[in-house]
Amino acid sequence: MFLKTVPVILFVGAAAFVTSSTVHDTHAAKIPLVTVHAKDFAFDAPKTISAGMTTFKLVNDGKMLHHMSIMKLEQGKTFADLQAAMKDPNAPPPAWLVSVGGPNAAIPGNTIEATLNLEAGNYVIACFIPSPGDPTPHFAKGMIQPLTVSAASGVAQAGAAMVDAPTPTVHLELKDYGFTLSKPLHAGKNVIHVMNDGPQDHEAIFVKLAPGKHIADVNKWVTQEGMKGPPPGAPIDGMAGLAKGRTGIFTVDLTPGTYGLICFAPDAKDHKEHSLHGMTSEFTVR
Ligand SMILES: [Cu+2]
Repeated sequence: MFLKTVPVILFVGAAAFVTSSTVHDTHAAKIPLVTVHAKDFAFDAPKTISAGMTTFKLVNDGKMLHHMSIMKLEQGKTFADLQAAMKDPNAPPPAWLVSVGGPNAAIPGNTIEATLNLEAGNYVIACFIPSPGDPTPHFAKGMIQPLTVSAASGVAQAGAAMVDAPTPTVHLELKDYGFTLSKPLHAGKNVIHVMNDGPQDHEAIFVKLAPGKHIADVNKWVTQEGMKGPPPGAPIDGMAGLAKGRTGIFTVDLTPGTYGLICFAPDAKDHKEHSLHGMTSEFTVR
């Protein structure tokens, strides 16, 4: 199941990015909004979009938890090459499959967004999340399909809106194995610029914890209990797998309470989820 390979530029660069966009973004640039619907078990997504800054909106119309992990097929590889490579479940993930983020993760009925700057190329979108009591990831049930990112501008999704480019207010660094926020999050909207400092691929799932629950309970529920029983927390957004050096932006609107960050990307050495290597974080918003 190598495709469970879900998911920095230096921190100095990040700080500069946040500062400059804060200073200059009094008139936010307009960028395309691409809407994708997730069902049990398929994506309804455009086949082709334009390169550049894009906000991806994932609407979960299903009854299961879903995300949209976007991966670039490098070295001229195609979706057919990926399908051929997937036939050997024990093969390591191909080096030409590069995780570039995506909305992560939407509970049934929820809508979440992630903003990414994608270069032209062949991509694939997939959901790696399993269902309660069934470890088969959703991509194996049909939630995987190609996406072409075209160098030509104006390849807009029918009916697509333009939206303001998000202006980050805080930076989140992912690394082996942990999360570092540049400053504490506050109640209300926090626009989070994420970077993976590597070396491994990482993801960020932002979880609102149920009363009295901890991120350790979420870790146990996912990695040991097959997501059965009442969830100890609900994901509210985040960033799907990012390869080292890749970045993205997502927004969380927080109310007072306890939250966690967690990464379930499989470890390159022992294949255990990164959360079992300590890649979790918990904090309180007042
Ligand atoms: Cu990780």
